[in-house]
Amino acid sequence: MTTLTNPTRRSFLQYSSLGLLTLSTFPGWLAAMEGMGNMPPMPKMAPNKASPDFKPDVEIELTCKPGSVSILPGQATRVQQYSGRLIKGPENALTTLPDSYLGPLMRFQQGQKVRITLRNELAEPTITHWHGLNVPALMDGHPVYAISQGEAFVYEFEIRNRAGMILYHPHTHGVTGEQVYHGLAGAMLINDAEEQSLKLPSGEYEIPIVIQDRLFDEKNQLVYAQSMHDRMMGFHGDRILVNGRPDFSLDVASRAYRLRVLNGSNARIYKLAWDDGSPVTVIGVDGGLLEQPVVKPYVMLAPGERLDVWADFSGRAVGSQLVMRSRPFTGVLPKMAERMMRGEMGGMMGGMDHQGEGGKKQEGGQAMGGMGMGGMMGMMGGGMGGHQGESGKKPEGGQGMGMMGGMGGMHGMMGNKIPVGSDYPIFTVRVTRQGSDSPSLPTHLSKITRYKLEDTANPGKPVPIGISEGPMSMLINGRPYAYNDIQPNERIPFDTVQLMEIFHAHGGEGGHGGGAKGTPEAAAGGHAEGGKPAEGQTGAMQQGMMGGGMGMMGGMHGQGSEAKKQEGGHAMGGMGMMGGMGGQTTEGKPKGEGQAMGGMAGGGMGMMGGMGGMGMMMSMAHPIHLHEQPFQIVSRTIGTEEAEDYATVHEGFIDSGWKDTVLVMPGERVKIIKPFKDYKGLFMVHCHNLEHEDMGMMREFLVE
Ligand SMILES: [Cu+2]
Repeated sequence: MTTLTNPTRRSFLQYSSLGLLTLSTFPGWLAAMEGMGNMPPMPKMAPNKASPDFKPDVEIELTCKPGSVSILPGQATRVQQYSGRLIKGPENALTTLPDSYLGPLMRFQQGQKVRITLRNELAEPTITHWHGLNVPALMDGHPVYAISQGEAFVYEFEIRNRAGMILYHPHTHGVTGEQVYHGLAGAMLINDAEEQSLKLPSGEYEIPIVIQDRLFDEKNQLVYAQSMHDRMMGFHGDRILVNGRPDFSLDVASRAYRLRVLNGSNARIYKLAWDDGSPVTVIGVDGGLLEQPVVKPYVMLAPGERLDVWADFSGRAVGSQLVMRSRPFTGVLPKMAERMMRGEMGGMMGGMDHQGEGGKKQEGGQAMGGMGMGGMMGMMGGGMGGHQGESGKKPEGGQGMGMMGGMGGMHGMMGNKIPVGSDYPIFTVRVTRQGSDSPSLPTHLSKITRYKLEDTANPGKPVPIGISEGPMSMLINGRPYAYNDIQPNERIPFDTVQLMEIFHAHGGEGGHGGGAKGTPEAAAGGHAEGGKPAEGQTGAMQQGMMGGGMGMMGGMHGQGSEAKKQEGGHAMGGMGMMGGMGGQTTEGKPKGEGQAMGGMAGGGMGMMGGMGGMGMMMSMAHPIHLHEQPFQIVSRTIGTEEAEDYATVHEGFIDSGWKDTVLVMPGERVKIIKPFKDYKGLFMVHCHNLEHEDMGMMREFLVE
């Protein structure tokens, strides 16, 4: 086994080389940033080779390589893409999408034996995962099987899935988000006898709709996550692409269509609705057809999720048009991030600026004023810098503020992005011709046998999937992703059906209260309280999680205080808000200089508290994806604090079908039942906000 370089670190250093930050002068901050997504390196296994005994019905060669596609007017965009070649099988098994960076559309039948040879022509490792496909662990695209440039990995599997839509994309250690973002993604449609008997719209009347968001620079090149904020919130772009095209429109006949919708975005969550108020008719979700069609005013679609939409345009006049939009909602991002994205922080900035100027050092205020936009970090910097100045450490305070000003500027860039939860178009449908033979919507689609609690091996003791997010850590069950680091509750007995519960391991309400009071004690108290939903054996685990997340910051804080004064000043200036939290939560009391910083940072938290508080700052929605067999959603419960936000999204959840990804809102607990009956081995569970996945919000289940 050899060890790959740590791609997280490499990527981060690339971002810093953009010149937005001069991190070399801020060692404490640099150390802290490098701690982000602190996953151990991944071992490398030998790639799988073709088996002479496997007789494929369909054989495909799929190559990852650099490419160039014309997306916007002017210069072409450099991308990474899958290109496919059909070696054996029916012609429709592989369709290249015109003018798109997306990989070819693959079509398979249930029962077919498929061989896909993945070739890597990129100058970096990669491996492909078939999201939603039920295949043996070796064929699942686990990051341990990443192949280097020039290597090939041979996948051989039988299609066991029922009819449905599969998303394929890289699952490369630490760089999944980056590779998907640069174009490596595609769709697969699986058909079966049940679906065929329904005679749903097919051929030119069945349209894949892959929704993604991207950010382009002035030379039409893709810009990926360059700030800590982007990584914490997930990357969001300023432009919606459908099937890799901007301003996508679909020319249709006035008849029924089947839209196979997939959210292929890294982090963006959509609330899909027709602009004329027509309901959205859904016939299938992640794991295939529903029992009967579901009619909704809108449908939520998180990264990795799929929707099978029945779109009947019959009766619409030729020349008319209809727009699929994302409609307003709140609560999926921390309150402060939502406001920043909507550009609502400007006013508060002003107030905060004064705080900064209240300190001894004027530069801080000037730096921030110069930025002129409401970055949260910039605002913090003002406040912190001011305090620094007052406490008499002349030069450090000033420099700290300067840096924070820079951060503010960086965050100000978010003003260009499409705010999550705002109202914006996704694509336009233009009725350009009369349809003649429109099929009608079947009243019954499929048979789904619902699991009951009695069917599970553990009705009273759900397998915990505790998600937690902090400024420096994205965790599941208190641990960042590490290969084969199997904990007792991650061992699943083979051939069982398991009750599982996904929950937030620290909620919003505690932090909310704490932040509002604006004192260090309150902030710390808020945290402890926020960690409350512990039950039975998960209690200790959640405690550990809090300790882990905060501990990292505590360490950083310590470094700042013990290093030379000059450096200490920088670290404090830069990371004061984090340092404060570290100071509270690390065992024992803060001492000496540390105490001063803790208190100061606590003040910082308090400032933010007025705008939503610490818990709210960190609490956000996560689309949780489990590999191997799909699951059923049993129940959702939401805390009272979050009910108002929840009301803007919950009608858009469709929980009646087979799922492999579920959006878990802040304060929400979701119970699922999942069979582990087909394959033994290591299967992943992770957040499908790809930035979160890359920061370590991923674990493995060992089915044995
Ligand atoms: Cu997440």
